Amino acid sequence: MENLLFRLFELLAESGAVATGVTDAGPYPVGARYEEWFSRGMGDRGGYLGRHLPLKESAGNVLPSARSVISAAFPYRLADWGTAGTPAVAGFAWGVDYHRRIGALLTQVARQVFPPESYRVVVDSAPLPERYIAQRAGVGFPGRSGNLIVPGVGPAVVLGEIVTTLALPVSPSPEVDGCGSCRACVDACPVEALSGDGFLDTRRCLSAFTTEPAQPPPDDVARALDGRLFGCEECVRVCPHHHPAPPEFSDPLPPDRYYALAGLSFRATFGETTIARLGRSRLLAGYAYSLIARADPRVEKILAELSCSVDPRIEAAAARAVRLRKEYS
Ligand code: B12
Ligand code: SF4
Ligand code: SF4
Repeated sequence: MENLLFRLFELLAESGAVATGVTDAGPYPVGARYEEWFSRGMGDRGGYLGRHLPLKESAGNVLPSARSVISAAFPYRLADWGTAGTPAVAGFAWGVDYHRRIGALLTQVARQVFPPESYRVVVDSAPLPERYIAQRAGVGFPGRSGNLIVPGVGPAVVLGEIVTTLALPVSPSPEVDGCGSCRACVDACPVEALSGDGFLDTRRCLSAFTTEPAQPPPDDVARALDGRLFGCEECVRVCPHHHPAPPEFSDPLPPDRYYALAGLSFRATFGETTIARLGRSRLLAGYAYSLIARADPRVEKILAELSCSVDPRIEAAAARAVRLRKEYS
């Protein structure tokens, strides 16, 4: 078994993982934390996270007879936003959609180590509490921002798992208080979405409104988007544990193309990226909001064009953005 584990960790490291670990298949005591999050109104109990909660308490709900879960963290580079909020897409969404890219890497590894039918690869593609599993497998510790932090690497990692029916020896999972008295992420968040005790308020978070918008943002949050088209990474960037990863992909929408977005072909521009999941309608509606606070002379013309869109969501967002822009100017 030790040889298998050694081979597994070696292959994962070769595929780009910066931290790996093994934990059991549960039960995972995540219910109480979720319930607190929902009861504070910060997460939507009626949404998919509320519906999935009972399933998250055991990896056996993802793969029957699961005995172990291998957790792996893969680093990404942050966007070069600067303090003025240069328009851009957050780094985790650069390149081929990470769900598919990391999923393919983990599948390649699993195929070489485990018998067929004895594993399932998950990258935010099934109801697993991925951060909790990583923490339990000793991959990292939970930060005040909510992000899982890998010691020596930081919070700029995406997580993936191989769930298996094989019983593997679990990795040590030391209790780490890596934040101490630091509150840099809480202070840096542009919309005060972080409570300071590890919870995030999805009714305010800019990432929530750009990556999985269930409803349009409130006025002050829309203004704070300030060029953020997909994702937000302020709470990641300011973390003292963050060490920049080497560049691997480039921004699919560098600033010179950002303002041309309405005229670009959605498929040709975002093809296989994570952003493609959002669809043109929600992306362009968010684009309108992201322009509210931009001081660029091109904005008026773009918003006027978007206001004429045949898509009611884009049209409504653009009309609201024009109004909010006037109110704030
Ligand atoms: C919903 C979701 C979001 C929502 C809500 C995030 C949130 N903080 O709750 C939104 C859209 C806002 C979001 C944003 C981001 N996300 Co997101 N998201 C998810 C998703 C699908 C579920 C998370 C969830 O269930 N949240 C509810 C809260 C209550 O649970 P949790 O965040 O998992 O936290 C658990 C543990 O940390 C634990 N915990 C924390 N502290 C402590 C302390 C103790 C004592 C204990 C026992 C437990 C504990 O409790 C929680 C329950 O288990 C996961 C994928 C997945 N299936 O897990 C990705 C995931 C968490 N997201 C990820 C990423 C990369 C991001 C962004 C950086 C993307 C971006 N640049 O815009 C931001 C970061 C914002 C932030 N500060 O969290 C990565 C995490 C990377 C990391 N290093 O942590 C994940 C794992 C996807 C992946 N496969 O890589 N996300
Ligand atoms: S992703 Fe942005 S808006 Fe959301 S908590 Fe982090 S800093 Fe705040
Ligand atoms: S910025 Fe500071 S408080 Fe926030 S997660 Fe990093 S170390 Fe913890």
